[in-house]
Amino acid sequence: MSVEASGPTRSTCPYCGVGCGVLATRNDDGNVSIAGDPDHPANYGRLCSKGAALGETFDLEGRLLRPLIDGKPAPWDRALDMVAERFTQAIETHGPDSVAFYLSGQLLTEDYYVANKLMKGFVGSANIDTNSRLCMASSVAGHRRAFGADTVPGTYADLELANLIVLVGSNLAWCHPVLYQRIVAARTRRPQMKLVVIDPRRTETASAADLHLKIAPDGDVALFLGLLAHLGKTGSFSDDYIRRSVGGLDEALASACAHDLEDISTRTGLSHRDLQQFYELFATTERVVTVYSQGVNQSVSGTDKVNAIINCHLATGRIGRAGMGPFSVTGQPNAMGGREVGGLSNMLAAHMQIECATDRDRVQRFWASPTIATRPGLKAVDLFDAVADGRIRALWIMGTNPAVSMPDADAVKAAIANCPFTVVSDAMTDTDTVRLADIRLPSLTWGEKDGTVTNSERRISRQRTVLPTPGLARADWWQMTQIARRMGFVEAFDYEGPADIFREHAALSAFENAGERDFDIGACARITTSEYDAMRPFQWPAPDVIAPTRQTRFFGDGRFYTSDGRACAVAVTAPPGATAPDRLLRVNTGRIRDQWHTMTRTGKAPRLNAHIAEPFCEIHPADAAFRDISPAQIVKLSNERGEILIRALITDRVRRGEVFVPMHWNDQFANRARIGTLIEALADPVSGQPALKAGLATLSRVSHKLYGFAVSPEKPPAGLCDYLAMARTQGGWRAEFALEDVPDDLPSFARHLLRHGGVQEIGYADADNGRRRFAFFEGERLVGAVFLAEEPVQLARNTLIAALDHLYSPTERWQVLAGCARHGIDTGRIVCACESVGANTIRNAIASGCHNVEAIGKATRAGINCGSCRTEIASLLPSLQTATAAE
Ligand SMILES: Nc1nc2c(c(=O)[nH]1)N[C@H]1C(S)=C(S)[C@@H](COP(=O)(O)OP(=O)(O)OC[C@H]3O[C@@H](n4cnc5c(=O)[nH]c(N)nc54)[C@H](O)[C@@H]3O)O[C@H]1N2
Ligand SMILES: Nc1nc2c(c(=O)[nH]1)N[C@H]1C(S)=C(S)[C@@H](COP(=O)(O)OP(=O)(O)OC[C@H]3O[C@@H](n4cnc5c(=O)[nH]c(N)nc54)[C@H](O)[C@@H]3O)O[C@H]1N2
Ligand code: SF4
Ligand SMILES: [Mo]
Repeated sequence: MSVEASGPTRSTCPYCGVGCGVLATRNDDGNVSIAGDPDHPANYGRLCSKGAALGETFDLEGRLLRPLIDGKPAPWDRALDMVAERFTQAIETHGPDSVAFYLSGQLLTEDYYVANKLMKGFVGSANIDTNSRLCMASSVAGHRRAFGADTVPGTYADLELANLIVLVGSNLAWCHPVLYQRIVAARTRRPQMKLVVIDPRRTETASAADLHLKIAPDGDVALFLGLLAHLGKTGSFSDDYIRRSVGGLDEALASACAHDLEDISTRTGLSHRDLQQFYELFATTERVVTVYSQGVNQSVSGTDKVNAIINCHLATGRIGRAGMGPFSVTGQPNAMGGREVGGLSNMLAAHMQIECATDRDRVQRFWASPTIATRPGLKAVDLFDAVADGRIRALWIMGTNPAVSMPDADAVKAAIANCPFTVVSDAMTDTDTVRLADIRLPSLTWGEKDGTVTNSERRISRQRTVLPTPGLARADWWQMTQIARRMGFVEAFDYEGPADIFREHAALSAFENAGERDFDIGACARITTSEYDAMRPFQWPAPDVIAPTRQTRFFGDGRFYTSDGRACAVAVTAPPGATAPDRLLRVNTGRIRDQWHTMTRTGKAPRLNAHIAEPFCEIHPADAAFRDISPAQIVKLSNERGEILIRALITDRVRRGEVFVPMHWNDQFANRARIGTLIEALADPVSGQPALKAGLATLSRVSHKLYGFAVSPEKPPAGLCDYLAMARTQGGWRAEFALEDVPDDLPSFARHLLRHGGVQEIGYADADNGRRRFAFFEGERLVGAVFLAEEPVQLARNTLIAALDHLYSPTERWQVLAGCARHGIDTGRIVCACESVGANTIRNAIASGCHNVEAIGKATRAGINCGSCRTEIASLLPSLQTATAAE
């Protein structure tokens, strides 16, 4: 490990699993500026829109800054005593399995390590699960079935070295933007490199592909079974590799050959031609990487999808060599670190197995612990069921927001609310989950905390402190340690800082490990605290004695972690086709480019809210027409679990019979838009990962009599409107809303919405079309405006947003009501978040002769920075619209 020189603080982005290095510099005014770290091997200086906007998210508004017991401030000692007492009591009265931790892939490795050690080695239960169960549990299970260990074989460089990249259920351009940009750059250098995207939706990623397979939901197992059969038929198998290193292939192939092309076509919804094209491309390209993410993992057939993909790589021997291999990209910044410490309920520390007595004995001896969990604990869905039916008496939630992100979210919310004792450690005072807690513990968050994370390619990097500790917030590892000590385990949790914990974690990885276990970072077992502080990013394995032939990839040598050392091709079977019952639509859910999960951080950044400012539902034109739904109306999605209200976005990006809804919106930013409410808690039988992309719901139009848009310095109150979505702007808030009944007194409604009392109001009414507009002034300063109409409000939002807080003389005020205030220019919807360039500006540049993305960039600055928006810019160029396969 090399030691770095001083300069700006080097840290790692808190968002996605790409794990980009950032340089954070504290300026004299106390602000922090953020830049990409040119020396970090994940990003070489690049950042995406979210990483680049980090500087806008440091304010302390809404932060939880001291412990609260039943909503009232309390000293740390009292809160900690109470937590320790209630957990101890539950364990003594009802046994170790009556308590549970529910953690997060956004914790640091050190936080995660102590939590896992406390629960499995000292409480003696394995009831510790995490949001990673919702995220990549199927990949973990698939890896373990195929490789005998949860190993990611490849590295990011493989994506640049490949001649074919297949993205399955991954919207990489929006969800792993810097990795995607690396692929874009490699394709520019080597135009022979092909990109295939397999997704039921035409995402931004799919728009840029050579071939987009608009697959039927959950058609993936069938698709890859068909591919395996094709590879077998065309002599593409690597007989030598199979003979030495792969077991089970005959059975796997027999299962694949049970389907002819016609059957695969029916199950995938893809034409013979598209199937053939993909199969031939795969068969004839040696260097192929198959990247997969939530379209694979979050499914009842998730683990089978993973193995169906891995089978094709094993059979061709395309694994662990440059430019080849299956590649599960992780979502959260430390999803991989969580796997390394064994933070899931069916794992043990350092990639050891909870089912294995030797492993359990080894971990217990290493920890010198009084006990060790002897069997897997409850997985997320079962865990919250156990909370609901009273089996769990004390629950600690840390760094995750399950009232939004779990399936059947209202049931989860009720379960948490009814649990006899719930502690939530979070950075925010009020989230949909935090508000349910008996005790709220204030956690340090990104920029304040200090430790390590591991990215998708097994690279361990430091997150470092850049900001002062706010209020009484404390690190998560510190909170866990304090409870452990109060429960009587003083010596085992005697850490002074993250470096102590990391050393122990590294030592455990190397303990009695002569190469039998993949995860080994023995090289760090004895590093000093200053070496830890200066640690540069490194990839594991990093054993104590590094072999001269050290490999950064796994399995190229054909040696696996199974008992016979051979990989296992799993004979999977295709699930029955996913057709929704009559009149119900299949509800697909996922992410948008500029929001992160439940928006607690990205929701603070005005420029991230400018891309997409409210919850929406992508609906196929035929499904919309059938239900008489027109563009931009507010629609209802409902089923027996509840209902949500969202904006209709009518588009043929989605397949007929399917809708797509973002996962992000929650009760803090909208009235009723938590999509988790509608999703049934069905899980993959092997991994326990819920099928979050497979909701079923009825779609209907709602007859709203009034639609509105408002700008306001204050967050509007939630109760006034049937539909309400709010987003931060530079000077305050913007709100979109709709009402089923028109209030009698519209001026008074507008004042309530803006929380305005005595300010001066001017108004405009058009009796012909029912439009009403109000603007409020304090002296000459615009302090709010409300636009109402009987149909969805058509207005250049940015003009009004920019006008807020500016001065208008009495003769100029009409401009605000006319929606053309002089301080705002109608740039249209913001496409480029870094440079705040809107769609209208880009369209104007195209009209004045810019014919490619580069020229548009030169003329408008759009897309010149992080590049996340470049595919979206391209989509505005008529000539570059890519054809998609099967509709
Ligand atoms: N901007 C942004 N980036 C993020 C995050 C974020 O919140 N915001 N979160 C991070 C996290 S934790 C994660 S896990 C990753 C997730 O990254 P991704 O998995 O890329 O993102 P998703 O949007 O959840 O889903 C990907 C795609 O799966 C498709 N899909 C749905 N069903 C199927 C199916 O049956 N088969 C196939 N082949 N595809 C299907 C969806 O249409 C969707 O486009 O993103 C990470 N990066
Ligand atoms: N419908 C649907 N649901 C989904 C998904 C989907 O695709 N569709 N995706 C699933 C996936 S892959 C994931 S990963 C989950 C993500 O879902 P969650 O994990 O529930 O979402 P986050 O908003 O990331 O929650 C993080 C919480 O931690 C708090 N926090 C921030 N920093 C710290 C810290 O340092 N310490 C502590 N203690 N707290 C902190 C934040 O304020 C926030 O409340 O959602 C899952 N749910
Ligand atoms: S791609 Fe973006 S969100 Fe992901 S780590 Fe890099 S800068 Fe952060
Ligand atoms: Mo995730």
